[in-house]
Amino acid sequence: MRFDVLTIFPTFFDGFLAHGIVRRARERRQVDVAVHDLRDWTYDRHRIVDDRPYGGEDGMVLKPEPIFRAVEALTHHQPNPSIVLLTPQGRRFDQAAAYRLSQSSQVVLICGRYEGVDERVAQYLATEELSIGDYVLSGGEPAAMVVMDAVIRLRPDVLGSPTSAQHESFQTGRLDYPVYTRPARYRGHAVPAELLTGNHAEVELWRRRAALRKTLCHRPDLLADPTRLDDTDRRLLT
Ligand code: 6GU
Repeated sequence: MRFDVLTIFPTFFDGFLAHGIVRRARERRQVDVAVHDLRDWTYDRHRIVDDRPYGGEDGMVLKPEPIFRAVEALTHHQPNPSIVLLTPQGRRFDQAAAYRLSQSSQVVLICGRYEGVDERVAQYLATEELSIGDYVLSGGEPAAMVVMDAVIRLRPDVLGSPTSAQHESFQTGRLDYPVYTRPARYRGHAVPAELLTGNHAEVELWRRRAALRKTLCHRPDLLADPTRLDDTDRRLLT
């Protein structure tokens, strides 16, 4: 699959591309990421990408023309590109959206900036508008990295083991169980005894209970649907 990122800060992505899973996936040609400077699609001497909002107010708005030109130039080879506009006004990005995008052969990520993006980009160019959460970032660049990371690790063969992505939180509908490593006692705090028994059934039961408790405490919304809890879950929670 291919990602094309449109940004006015292309170097923002250097570190992201240089490390970890993303670097390895690119080296193995499992994914292609191209970062583009939006100013390359301006025609004026000053390479201006923004302008004042109609109706007044402070702040500047990203102009439609460079964005339309860039997306059209970058997508004319692909039949069904996903064209994603990243703004705080978007629909919330989640694991289901990551799965959906991971099935796409091309994803264009348009990073919003300043006080906004001309709404015609959302209306007539983007196939969807996404936000990564309920807080405001100064630009869509960190969000583009979040989306790429979540999507790339779902692609076949990118993670070490083919099943690793399937056991994760948000796939299972609850948070992961807590993990520990050596030492068995650190600053007086012991690793739960169940994990040291070597009894696989006991370990599994402990993990299930611990995951449920953590989910109830940090993300009760994930357990709001009672059909997601079976009898064992209910017993473990009491
Ligand atoms: Cl995609 N962009 C910006 N600027 N802020 C955000 C966001 C995106 N998602 C959450 N906050």
